[in-house]
Amino acid sequence: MIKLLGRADSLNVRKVLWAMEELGLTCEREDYGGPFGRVDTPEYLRLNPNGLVPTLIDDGTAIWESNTIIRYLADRQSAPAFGGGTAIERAHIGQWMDWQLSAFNAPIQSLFVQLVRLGEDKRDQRVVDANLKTLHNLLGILRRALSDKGYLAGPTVTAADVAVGVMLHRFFALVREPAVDPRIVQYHGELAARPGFKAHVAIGKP
Ligand SMILES: N[C@@H](CCC(=O)N[C@@H](CS)C(=O)NCC(=O)O)C(=O)O
Repeated sequence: MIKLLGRADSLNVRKVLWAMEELGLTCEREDYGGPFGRVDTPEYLRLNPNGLVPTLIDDGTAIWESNTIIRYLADRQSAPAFGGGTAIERAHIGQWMDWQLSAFNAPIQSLFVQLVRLGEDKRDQRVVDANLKTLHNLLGILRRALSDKGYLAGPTVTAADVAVGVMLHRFFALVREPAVDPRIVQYHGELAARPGFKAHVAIGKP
């Protein structure tokens, strides 16, 4: 049985749980991180030296970084439709997963800190506005990458959509009625209709 260490409300844990559902996999999950702590113990740091969640344990081996975990699971299941069948397909999926981590993540997480973690008195509206401007540009890139039908790397949902989709969930939960292209709203709606998204991502928290 695959073990996943990480609290269910962590966005990166939600991402892995959604990917598992897409791959028809189940796991035994244990609460680590946030209010549960347990990530700064020598035992946990031996599994994941970053002291962050998630960590996946399969066959006695630990793997960390949510996108790497997802790529591993797609390989493990030999799931070309989800993880890419050819080197080119894997690169097209991987580039969006890297884009999520290197470009899309930071402004959304900063917005989350400003709008959810900090009280209204501590909020810096200039930071909020700067993040919204950056996100407007990034969502323009996403819009241009999506054709009129289908998903980021083709006609079916892949690991690219899972990585980007969890961040879109947070964006739409934070910014009510954002001025975004209707195709982005439609894309998000299609991802949000998937059982794995409903079960693990849309859990009532941004
Ligand atoms: N790039 C890492 C980021 C991991 C990360 O930042 N995890 C957060 C939760 S989403 C965390 O562990 N925070 C501390 C905690 O929950 O105790 C990944 O994708 O796995």
